[in-house]
Amino acid sequence: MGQEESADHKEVDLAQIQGLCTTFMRECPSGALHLHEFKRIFGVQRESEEESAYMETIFHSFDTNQDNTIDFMEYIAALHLVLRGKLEDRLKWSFKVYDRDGNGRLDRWEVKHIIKIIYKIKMRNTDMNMTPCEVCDRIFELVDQDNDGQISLTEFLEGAKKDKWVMDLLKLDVNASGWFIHNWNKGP
Ligand SMILES: [Ca+2]
Ligand SMILES: [Ca+2]
Ligand SMILES: [Ca+2]
Repeated sequence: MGQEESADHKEVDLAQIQGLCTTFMRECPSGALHLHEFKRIFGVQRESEEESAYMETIFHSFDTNQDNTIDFMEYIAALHLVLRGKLEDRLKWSFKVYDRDGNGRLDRWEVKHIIKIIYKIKMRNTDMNMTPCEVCDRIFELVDQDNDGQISLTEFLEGAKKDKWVMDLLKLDVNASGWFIHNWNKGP
């Protein structure tokens, strides 16, 4: 049964989620988190321009009703997605993060933008021998099946599932949960 397999994993995650909920209520008694608070909680110490842009993109992807604040329900939904979400749901979320203009398709500019940020923030200690442009080209080569220069959600999901390298870049969780928990626990 699927339930039994993940029992241990679930308990840990639930405890963590409870902790993160307590933090939210402590840090944010008004019940709505603004962008500057979100940034303060997650990244003040080493905020670069790229990191700031990334936080903004993440913030807006969690703000589902687009009122420029993250309320408690949106926060819980975000935690569940990032920490416990199914792969397919996480990929759909990544797609939203990539799709800056929200038109449901990714162009090269959008992909390159996120790749550059990922490079600067999360992979600076990793030995990468490709430039963001080359990474972007390779992604389009592998994922843009109909070669129209745009990546649709279907192409995105299928491309990620069939190539591990693409998956690691597209699913945007190069240790996202670790990062989430680390930053919250550190506190402002
Ligand atoms: Ca909102
Ligand atoms: Ca787009
Ligand atoms: Ca396409």
